[in-house]
Amino acid sequence: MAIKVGVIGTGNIGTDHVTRLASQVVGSKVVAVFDVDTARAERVGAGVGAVTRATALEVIEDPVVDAVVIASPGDLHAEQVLACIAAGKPVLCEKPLATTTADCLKVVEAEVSSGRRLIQVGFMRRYDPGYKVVKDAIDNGTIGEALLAHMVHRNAVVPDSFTSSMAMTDSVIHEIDTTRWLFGQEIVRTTVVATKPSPLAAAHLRDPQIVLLELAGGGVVTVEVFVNCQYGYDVRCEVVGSAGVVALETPGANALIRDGRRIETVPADWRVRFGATYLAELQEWISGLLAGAVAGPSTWDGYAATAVAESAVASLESGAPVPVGLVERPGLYT
Ligand code: NAD
Ligand code: ISE
Repeated sequence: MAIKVGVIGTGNIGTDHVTRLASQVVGSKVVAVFDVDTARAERVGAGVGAVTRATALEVIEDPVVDAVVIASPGDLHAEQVLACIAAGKPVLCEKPLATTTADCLKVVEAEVSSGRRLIQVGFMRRYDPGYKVVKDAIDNGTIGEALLAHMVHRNAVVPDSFTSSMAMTDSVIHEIDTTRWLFGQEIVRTTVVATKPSPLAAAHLRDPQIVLLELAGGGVVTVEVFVNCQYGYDVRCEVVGSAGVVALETPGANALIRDGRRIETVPADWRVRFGATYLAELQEWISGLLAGAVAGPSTWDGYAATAVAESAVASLESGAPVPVGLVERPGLYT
């Protein structure tokens, strides 16, 4: 038995998901794809024996499709996820769930009305072995009581179209989800501080930036986001507890040790750093569907992360701390 998957968006990550679902994930088959770039969709689809559909809705409503992966640009996610809920199909939706809290709430409402979980949001770090060690150290009390954390999110370069607010909505949104997941608490306030800009970043971009995330329980998390660091992809996380510290540093792909020196390689980008993590995420999603369950980061997690990112964008604009206001959490997500 295989889950027959339809994929919407065959760009960078959509293509990677298609390849993994077709050749590495056990129990899945890619049967249909769609992208507004028809040539690209046809190329990617043909590579795995999937048909190319003329619209996203045709993929979603295709009776052969059991489940859908959404890897289109973020501002299209809400509409496409809502169509999946209407069709009763489970979805793995890439982050963000939607680009505004208003749109996220429409999805929350629709899923709650459907009476069951259908959506998993692509916060893949929860499937990363390194992050899992950090989570276990907190949950098992190995570092005592978790008090605060320091996180780093560095990309080598970004295209000119990348904006200062995208650093929050596109990049830091991963640290926002990681923080909520690690601490098991909501983030109640954000503050964004600009620092001296890199001369190598685009003139319109505030880069790097420091973000302060305040937790409901009083803890604080700092995030350095620097999307033009030049040297590679560097994601770190250090949680400070009352009895110790647990740290996740960039895993070096290889280390060369000689002549009194240790030289490590740094991953080039997120595809390299998190390659195995995306595979684990997809495998758990498919295995869950085969067992009749949808788990993983929920619609609520997607909504809460977007709400925090929105508050960070407001803080970036005003320079002041901005509270995060969340609606009451529906029972479906407790
Ligand atoms: P991309 O630009 O490479 O790909 C997006 C694709 O969507 C393009 O091929 C584009 O033609 C297509 N598209 C545009 N309009 C469409 C429509 N109406 N219907 C269907 N497809 C449409 O972008 P990407 O880097 O692959 O990012 C896609 C999504 O994945 C974003 O939401 C992004 O935030 C997310 N992402 C997540 C991670 C992660 O680490 N989890 C990494 C990269 C991207
Ligand atoms: C990208 O969309 C991702 O999600 C990557 O994981 C992140 O590192 C990058 O900053 C984003 O632009």
